[in-house]
Amino acid sequence: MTNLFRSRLLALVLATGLLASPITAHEGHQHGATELTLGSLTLAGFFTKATLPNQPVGAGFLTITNAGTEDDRLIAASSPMAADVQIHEMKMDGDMMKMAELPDGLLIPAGQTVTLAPGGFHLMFMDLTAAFVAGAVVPVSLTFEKAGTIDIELPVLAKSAETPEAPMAHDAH
Ligand SMILES: [Cu+2]
Repeated sequence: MTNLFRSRLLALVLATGLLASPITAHEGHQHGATELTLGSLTLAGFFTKATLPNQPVGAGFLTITNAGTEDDRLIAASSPMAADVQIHEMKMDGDMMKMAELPDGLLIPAGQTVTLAPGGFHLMFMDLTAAFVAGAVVPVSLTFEKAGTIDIELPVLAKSAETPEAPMAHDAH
């Protein structure tokens, strides 16, 4: 009797999601969603672009708004479509536009919006497992230091699609 009651109670707790930890809960994976929230963060405007059949890399873009009072940080990303997903920035090195992995991830300051856009910060999909095809989606899992992990789907736009560019990054030195 007691065991039956316990198993029913457990089933109820599982069904209502009461056991889900706020740190590991995946709030995302809503097909076709264009805006998702994770704690104090709002993710919007996500997209990627179609790749050529043998192109080894792709780039992903979105805006992240932190409505909280504490800074957060995008620290990791992964996707079944790539061997590795890195967090990159583009910047001028003399006359050359170069990109590099951000070793400490991307700071999302409290009360601010950070834009990942062509010419600036981006998600870099390394060693693609398949080409990105226009009209399809690329699933990616993003992990933030404080807000936790969320799964999103980047719609794949045509390679020629007009998209907003990031403001030109100025060199600090
Ligand atoms: Cu890159």
